[in-house]
Amino acid sequence: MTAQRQLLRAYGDRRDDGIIQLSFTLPVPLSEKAKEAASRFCAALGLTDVKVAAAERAADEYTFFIVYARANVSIDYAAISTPELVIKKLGFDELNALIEEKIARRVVVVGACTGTDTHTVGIDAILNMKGFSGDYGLERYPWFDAHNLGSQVPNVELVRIAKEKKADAVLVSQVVTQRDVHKDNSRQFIEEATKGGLKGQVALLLGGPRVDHALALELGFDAGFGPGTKPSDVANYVVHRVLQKIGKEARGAHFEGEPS
Ligand code: B12
Repeated sequence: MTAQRQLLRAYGDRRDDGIIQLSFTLPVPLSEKAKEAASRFCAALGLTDVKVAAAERAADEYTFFIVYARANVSIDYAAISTPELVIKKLGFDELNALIEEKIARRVVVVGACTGTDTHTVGIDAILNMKGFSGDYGLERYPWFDAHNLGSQVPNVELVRIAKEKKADAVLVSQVVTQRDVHKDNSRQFIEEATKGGLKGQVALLLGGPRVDHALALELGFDAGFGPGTKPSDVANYVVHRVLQKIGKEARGAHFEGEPS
């Protein structure tokens, strides 16, 4: 028996009209010729009904475009299967109470933005007291012992400190993705974590704007967290990992909506 297909087309003004909006930059100064180039570029992508809605100078010799166009393609949603991390979330007080009752010690996490990456806002959002989007960071949880090492931390140093602090989880943030530097650096972290005996023992989390759970798994991490992650997502994930490790929750237990 073949599964029911679920064909998707983009939704612009009405269902299945295929209208999309896209933005891109071309290395030419703003002019009518540049707009025509943008239009032909979209046509070369297979788009039709192309309308250049905005064209602005991005820098000397660069123009930024926003285009509306019709994509005459559809994809089968039913044929997609992708790993997804869904966490059974407890509130701040409930989670602290669960740690106190079942783990009976503070859960230790060590995080950093590693390699040459200076972007600390993401890891700060997860770890700092004030947190992110109305959600307290891990430093605020009395039953977490959170260490934020800041930016440009060498992988080897992160592994050393994680071992020294007897971390339950290591949080790696990667924001710069030019030339896939985030992947290279993440792989190097996993090498160091493996050498240092952390892999398989400590929860290894990767996060950043171009990170998703599938990529993190592919790179050798235990979980990946992307844009919009809240500290409480991370706190819940780490606590359940620790509970599984100490045998207080079935290994491979699935939480609400978690993929099998
Ligand atoms: C602020 C900023 C800076 C600041 C950083 C200050 C600081 N202390 O962090 C400064 C000015 C220093 C800076 C410098 C640079 N930047 Co900058 N920067 C930004 C900017 C505007 C915002 C990033 C940010 O703070 N986002 C907000 C946080 C909250 O979001 P987030 O990082 O995604 O984090 C969330 C999730 O991803 C997740 N998360 C993140 N990490 C982790 C980790 C774990 C373990 C978990 C669980 C979750 C998690 O949780 C967070 C909360 O939801 C972005 C553009 C943009 N609008 O995004 C460019 C941007 C990231 N920067 C960019 C670039 C290129 C640079 C520079 C290289 C510029 C230059 N030529 O010098 C340098 C970097 C130098 C270096 N060595 O790293 C590019 C990166 C392009 C790319 N594809 O790689 C961007 C996208 C701008 C652009 N469009 O070109 N930058």
